[in-house]
Amino acid sequence: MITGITGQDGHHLTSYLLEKGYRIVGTVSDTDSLRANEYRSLHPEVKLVKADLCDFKSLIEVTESSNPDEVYNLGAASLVSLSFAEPEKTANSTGLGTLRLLEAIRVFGANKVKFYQASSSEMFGLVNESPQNELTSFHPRSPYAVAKTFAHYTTQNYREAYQMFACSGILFNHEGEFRRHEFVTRKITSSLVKIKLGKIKRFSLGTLTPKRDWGYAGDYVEAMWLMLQHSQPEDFVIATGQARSVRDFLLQAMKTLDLGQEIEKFVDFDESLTRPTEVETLVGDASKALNTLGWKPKTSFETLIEIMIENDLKIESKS
Ligand code: GDR
Repeated sequence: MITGITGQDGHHLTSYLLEKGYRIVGTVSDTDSLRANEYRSLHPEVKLVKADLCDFKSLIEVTESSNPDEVYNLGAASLVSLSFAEPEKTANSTGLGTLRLLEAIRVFGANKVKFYQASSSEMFGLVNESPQNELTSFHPRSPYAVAKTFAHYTTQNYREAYQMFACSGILFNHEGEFRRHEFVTRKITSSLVKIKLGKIKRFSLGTLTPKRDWGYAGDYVEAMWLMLQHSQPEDFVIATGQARSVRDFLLQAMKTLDLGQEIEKFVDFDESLTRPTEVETLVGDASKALNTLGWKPKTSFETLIEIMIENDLKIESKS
């Protein structure tokens, strides 16, 4: 069972698990939404069931009816910037939603179900060491990160209190062809592609200095699965180990599209796209995942950008 199945990671995880012969049930809050219909057209063999992380009854029902062996909790209000405008909604779905789901699983088969929680590098926030690993302390800097930290500790508590196989993957930023346009990487690749095709002239961004550890989402879903196949439930950092700034991403995307290296030609600064509290630099140390699970990222920063640009070129040339 996968919550948030119509999101970026849901798409990649679906393909990965279907290839392994899994039968998948996905939860969506609205079975008729555009995203649900888009998802269905790509994966018609997956059953979509209406359930909402903010509605405990629906989670009890879907857990009972689908009787899962593995649960991947990918559902969340995942836009960090939006969480400042909607802090209560974010805490409810991203934070309390995880608690509701764990409670539903506890009621229906705590000993049998393996649970994966999508934790986030945003929990490290104002970091006190670099790179960050599983022992680095948290200092969340947004309502989103606070909610993810609550969900992370709740997962740990259910593991310890009820001996559940519940673990968290602390995933650093991961991008790809299914990334939504609100996130900076997709915004950059799709806008630059539109510029290349002569559809627009310029676009706006917030601060270009923050550094992130950007990997490919297709690589990261394998780590989720590996965590649930491990002999015991443990938390793992999943990252590439390399930090690049938003500016670096922008320049590499411009290079890939042969658009030169003059950012000012295409990009305006928009103050409203900055955050009340920013996370300056995140970079992960995934050596535990390498040593314990044998996981390591396969896709380079340059290839990730090529994948995203190729996909946007295909979409934008058609429309
Ligand atoms: P992030 O991703 O907050 O790291 O969380 P995002 O792409 O939104 O921002 C990355 C950095 O880019 C800066 N930035 C902008 N961001 C957006 N969205 N739009 C802009 O126009 C813009 N200009 C500059 C931001 O300030 C920030 O520093 C992602 C999400 O996927 C989370 O759900 C996930 O948990 C973490 O990664 C790991």
